[in-house]
Amino acid sequence: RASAAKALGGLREGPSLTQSRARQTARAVISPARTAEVTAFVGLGSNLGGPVAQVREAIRELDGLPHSQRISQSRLYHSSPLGPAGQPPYVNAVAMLRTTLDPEALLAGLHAIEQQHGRRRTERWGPRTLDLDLLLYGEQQIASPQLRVPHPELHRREFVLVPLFEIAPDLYLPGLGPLADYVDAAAQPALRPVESADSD
Ligand code: A4P
Ligand code: MG
Repeated sequence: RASAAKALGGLREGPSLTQSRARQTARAVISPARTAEVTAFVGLGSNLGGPVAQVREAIRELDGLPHSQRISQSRLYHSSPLGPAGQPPYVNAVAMLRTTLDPEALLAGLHAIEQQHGRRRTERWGPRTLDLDLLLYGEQQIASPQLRVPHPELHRREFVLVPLFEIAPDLYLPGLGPLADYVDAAAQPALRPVESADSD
């Protein structure tokens, strides 16, 4: 017994320096804003200030979100504006993330990226340099004053459904049903993929 205890020496005497450092690091990174890892989808849209560049840059900026990893993104699409008349056409895309941020923290991160793009909130559904919508957050259905998930318009908008279907064709929309049931193949020509040479 004594020799077994001796053999286990360091462990019996308490955590090694490496173990206690690991614990300190773990404590430092765990905050109330975190949760188990989920897959989230973010819709990107822009119709001002060089929309192609705005969306391409925002996709890269998603990599800067803490505790999150960008898994994939759709092509960019040109789309006709929905909402107030007379706005320029939009560019839209959808990105897939894995994240341990909770939904409110993720939304705050998305708002911070919008701010970096000079987003000014003026008219509802009006023109914008960058709009980031949290489309889906795992299987969750959220209805709080600040956040509604799935995004309430998701299943009615081809400019969201088509890029979402491109990267996640088997997706199930919580409370709604299979994504495939909402994608109208005939409507797809209304969205024109952005060519690599397109710059605005
Ligand atoms: N909010 C609630 N739920 C969410 C969510 N799931 N994701 C709250 C993001 N935000 C959510 O949003 C207003 C508030 O909604 C936020 O403060 C947040 O707490 P906003 O971005 O400030 O306002 P908005 O974007 O003008 O309004 P809304 O209703 O979000 O508009 P949408 O749905 O984003 O639509 N046409 C084309 N072709 N392509 C587009 O991308 N986009 C819009 C804007 C209109 N027409 C478009 C497009
Ligand atoms: Mg929005």
